[in-house]
Amino acid sequence: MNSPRLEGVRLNAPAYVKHQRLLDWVARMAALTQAQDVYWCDGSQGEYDRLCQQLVEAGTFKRLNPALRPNSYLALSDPSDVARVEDRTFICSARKDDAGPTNNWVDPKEMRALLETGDNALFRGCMRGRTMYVVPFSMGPLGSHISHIGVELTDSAYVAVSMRIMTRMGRQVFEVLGADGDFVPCMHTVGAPLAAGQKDVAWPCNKTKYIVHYPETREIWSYGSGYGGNALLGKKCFALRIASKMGHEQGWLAEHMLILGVTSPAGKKYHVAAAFPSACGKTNFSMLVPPKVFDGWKVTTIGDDIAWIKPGKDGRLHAINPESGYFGVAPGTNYKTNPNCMDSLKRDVIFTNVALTDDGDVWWEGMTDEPPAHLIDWRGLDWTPAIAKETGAKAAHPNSRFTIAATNNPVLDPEWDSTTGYPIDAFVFGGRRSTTVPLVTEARSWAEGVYMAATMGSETTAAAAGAQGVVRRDPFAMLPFMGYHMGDHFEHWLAMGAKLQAAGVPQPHIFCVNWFRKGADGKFVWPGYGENMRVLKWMLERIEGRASGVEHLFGISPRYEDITWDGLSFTREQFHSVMSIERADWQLELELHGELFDQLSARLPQQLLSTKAQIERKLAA
Ligand code: SAT
Ligand code: MN
Repeated sequence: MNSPRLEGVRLNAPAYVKHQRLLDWVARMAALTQAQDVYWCDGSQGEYDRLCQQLVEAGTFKRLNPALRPNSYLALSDPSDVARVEDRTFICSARKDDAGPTNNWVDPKEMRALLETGDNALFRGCMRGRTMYVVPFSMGPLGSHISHIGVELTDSAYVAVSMRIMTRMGRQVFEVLGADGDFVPCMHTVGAPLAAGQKDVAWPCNKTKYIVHYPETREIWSYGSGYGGNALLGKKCFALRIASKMGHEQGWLAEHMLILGVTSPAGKKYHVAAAFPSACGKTNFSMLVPPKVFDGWKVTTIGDDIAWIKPGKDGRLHAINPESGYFGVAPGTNYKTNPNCMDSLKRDVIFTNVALTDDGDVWWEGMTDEPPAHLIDWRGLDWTPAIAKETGAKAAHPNSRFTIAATNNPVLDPEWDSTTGYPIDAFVFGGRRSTTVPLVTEARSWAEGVYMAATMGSETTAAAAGAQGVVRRDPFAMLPFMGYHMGDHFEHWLAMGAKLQAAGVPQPHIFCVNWFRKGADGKFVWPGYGENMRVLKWMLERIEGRASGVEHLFGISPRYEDITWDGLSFTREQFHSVMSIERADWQLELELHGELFDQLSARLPQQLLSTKAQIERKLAA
């Protein structure tokens, strides 16, 4: 052990850590936060089990009934700490213009004073009475040229064990780092120091929250929350916000996309990357079970949330999943909507904010048709169907989650761990829209596809704190995850497409979808889930040049007869109601596109304005 002493704290660094810059940083942060102790995670199973046991003893975890849910735990968060906090998320680029109008910006000097350098800086003494865990992780397969390394310092053991599932975490990372490798420093605290003798609570956190990114120096500082993307800093903070900035500089893309493999009965395999906002079914789509009549078709999961997309040796765009686990939404998941997910949840799961059954298992809304007669809800209170009827109380929080290793997934793609990634055949962009946007449309050109992605709207969900069900523009499903100017991102996509074209490499086809159109009765018209295979098949046939469709305002969509309907009763009328393009809706829609473009006007590519003008001309005709 090399153990420089710092004001009474031992650094405790294992001898295999040879990286002086990293050692110095950990020492500085231990001194700043006044952590009681420093612990270096090695990523072993023994360590995971030990930390989980410690969390059980602290009251953060409840061990679930091992006969029903082996090696699984339930955590109930503080009721105020249940989702990402977008209004507390900051992109502190040196210049405000570089963060762009869709991000919160604070001058980095001011932010640093607030967090680390000022007399009353929030991180000063923030870990008093707590252990600081050093969590080394690789986003992407260890040693792959596509991967990047991060080190998270956190005072939450819940974060440490979650990071072991969500990333390639542990000792091997130091071998890749060597003495001088690059890493993204990720500082995290729940912001709840303990005075001597003070009793801890089950879910420490702070009312004050800051989720801060310095894109130029590639640093993350997160204060006050222990939940999801606020705290597992490899995910949205690194793999999207910091990585999108890196990709812009280095010629690649970090996107909020699932990646799936789909193999036809003839044995041809395609790779599809699909962007949807949080809690819009990315996990379900990535584990889709084709309907019975699609015998011989197979869908396999490569990733369920994030894609890093880089040009490969062949010049095509190759994608990898930088994560190694899923942090998915529990409510609505059941054996009909996502059987592969249910099978993934049989063991080795960390559940957060779902309900506890009387026999020590878990339940959430939509898991079964009939709720159990009695539960302990996510706030730790008694819950019965009668109480729910009277008060509207949900047993599980709408943003309750499961954390599982990708290797739990029975349809995990055999090559999900590939270090070179997969050539992408199609990009799909989808929002949650009860009106206006048709079930599926193919862009006729790269620019038209980028326009679709850029102008995407979606109704907000429980994945972020704030109002729900409100339509907002969510370009590329990246509104909350963009680490630089959104207009620059549009330009970046146009440039990536132009580069493919110039090299004579086929561009991936681009589609936009909407699974969420509602009828006059307020119910979803399209059955979704496995039936989305019917739409996916049409897309693949378009790629092969085998399927027809009709041209309209902004692309090409299938006619009723272009879709395979065997095994599903879905009438022409129903099809019309999920496909129709209403002139009045689109006049309003284009006004909303216009508002977004006005907001981004300083850096909006001209090509998107001309695409908009084309659509407007057609609409007026
Ligand atoms: O950002 S989280 O990981 O908490 C979930 C999401 O919004 O997709
Ligand atoms: Mn997500």
